[in-house]
Amino acid sequence: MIDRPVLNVRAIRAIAVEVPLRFVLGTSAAAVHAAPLLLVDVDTEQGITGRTYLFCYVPAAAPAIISLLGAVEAAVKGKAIVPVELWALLSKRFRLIGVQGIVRMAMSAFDTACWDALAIAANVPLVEYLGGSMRPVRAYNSCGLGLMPAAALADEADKLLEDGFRALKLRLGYPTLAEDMAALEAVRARVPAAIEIMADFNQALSVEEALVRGRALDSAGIAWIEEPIRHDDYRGCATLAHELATPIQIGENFSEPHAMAEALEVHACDYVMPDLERIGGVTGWKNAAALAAERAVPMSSHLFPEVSAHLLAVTPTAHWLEYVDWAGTIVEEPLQIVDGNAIIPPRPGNGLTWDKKAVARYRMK
Ligand code: SMN
Ligand code: MG
Repeated sequence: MIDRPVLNVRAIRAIAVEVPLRFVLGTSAAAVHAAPLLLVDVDTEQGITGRTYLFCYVPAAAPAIISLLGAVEAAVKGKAIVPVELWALLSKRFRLIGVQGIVRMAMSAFDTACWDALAIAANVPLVEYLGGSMRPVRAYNSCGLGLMPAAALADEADKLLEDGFRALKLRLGYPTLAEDMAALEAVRARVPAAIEIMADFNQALSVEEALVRGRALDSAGIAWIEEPIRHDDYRGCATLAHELATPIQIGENFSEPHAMAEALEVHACDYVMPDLERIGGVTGWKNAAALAAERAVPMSSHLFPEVSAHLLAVTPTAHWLEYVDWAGTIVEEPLQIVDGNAIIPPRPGNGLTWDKKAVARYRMK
């Protein structure tokens, strides 16, 4: 018999906060000035609490997700925390509305907090609970570098390299190719040659336009072209991946691992970067990592660097951790970056605990 305490779900609590961003994130779709985050706690009957947070994109999603977490709680209250089984149970419970959008975000948060609770109960960091070991995780700085005048971009790039980062992500998708190239050139000219630059279009282009801009970027030596076109146009993505020399990166919009499987099946991309709240929490991530490993596809993360660092450390084809500092404002111990690597904290679980004063200050009205 394995002697590990069983945990049972007692309650799910959630608090919405809106934290200011140190660097505005101006994407081709919308500018993000503040991050609406939902802090999710899963309390167990045994007294252990598991935690995670969601990025709500728009403040209006927060109360809707809180309401859905109430429906999750009703379905799992009292049940033993066995994440794979609870995911299956909730998938059935929500099959009629569909495991997508904010329903899937609520489920993912619950799953991620459950894994945190299990690792805390085992008294080991999440990475060790998942069978890996504490090691530094290579990160790129994804703060800022939004759509803005070229001179301002270069100044911001300087600041973003401060913690020893060796890679930055630039947002592109300006109205014209010339503006995209000018933005890239401004950053390239300012930062040391060894710094890698990723470019994210946030789905701004048509396939035709992406071919034109992608061919121009092919001589610029960037690390990847991210979401150039509509995220779920896998056929279009496959055309780009085939025609362009620069690797195509997609994945922040994969909804559960089966979406990633479909994309990989048609060779839609060279790289993948699943998002914890869309791929299905830790349970979904593990399945996605297995798919990437099977096909030897480099896998990065999207947002949630605190939890994703643990997950990338057990991902066979781990590529880059996307670092954003957003949650740093409301956690007791912000994720440390040393020489451009995320340092997994030597604490049980994923390491997230809330700074009560900061939470009170930034609580959504
Ligand atoms: C992004 C993330 C979060 C909000 C807007 C845009 C971006 C990324 O696509 O990959 O960081
Ligand atoms: Mg992106």
